[in-house]
Amino acid sequence: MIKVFGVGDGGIHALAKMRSELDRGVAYFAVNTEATSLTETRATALQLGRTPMYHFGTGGDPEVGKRAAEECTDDLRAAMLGASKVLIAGGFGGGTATGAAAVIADIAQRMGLPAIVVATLPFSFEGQVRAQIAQRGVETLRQLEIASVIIRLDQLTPFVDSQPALNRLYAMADAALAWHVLTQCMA
Ligand SMILES: Nc1nc2c(ncn2[C@@H]2O[C@H](COP(=O)(O)OP(=O)(O)OP(=O)(O)O)[C@@H](O)[C@H]2O)c(=O)[nH]1
Ligand SMILES: [Mg+2]
Repeated sequence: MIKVFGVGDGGIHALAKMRSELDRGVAYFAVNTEATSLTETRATALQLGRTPMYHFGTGGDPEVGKRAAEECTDDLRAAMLGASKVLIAGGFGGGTATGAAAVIADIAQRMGLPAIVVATLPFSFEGQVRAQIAQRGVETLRQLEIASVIIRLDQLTPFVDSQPALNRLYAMADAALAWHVLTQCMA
């Protein structure tokens, strides 16, 4: 059984797209710090962070996302039991996915499971701060030698209207994450 972990709000949002293409043979997990968005998916919910402090979000700080994931190592390990492969998908640039993805992949690797992170880098219009946070997330994956597929969201803009609605752009981001995850499922 392949296990797919959608991490953070973007990663969880993309799960619906993945499930619409591939509903059998894959177990989906919705992993977040904030409790609210976990109710919006049919995937198995997994909340990060042992104290309620985390459940108000990370404030965009990947260190908080990382700590929240580390606190839930046992839950994550239990969720991965029996997996043939672990795929971790999320949008880098915020606190949860950027901080937690490497922790989740590291747990999988220590269990001897093949793990791949599929992450997006923010659109330019999201600003320098998010770009830098995302870049540090990529750097962490490299340092830990975690296999990853990095998608620059700016690459998607030629394929939408010149003045696209935000939800259209993020639907493209969902599709890009989903395509790469599904490719890894079938690889
Ligand atoms: N695929 C997808 N990506 C999104 C969506 N919304 C935002 N993103 C991207 O994901 C990046 C991270 O944002 P979130 O997913 O909201 O952040 P998070 O991981 O939940 O982290 P915090 O909320 O800061 O704790 C953003 O900078 C966007 O580039 C979405 O609906 N779908
Ligand atoms: Mg969030």
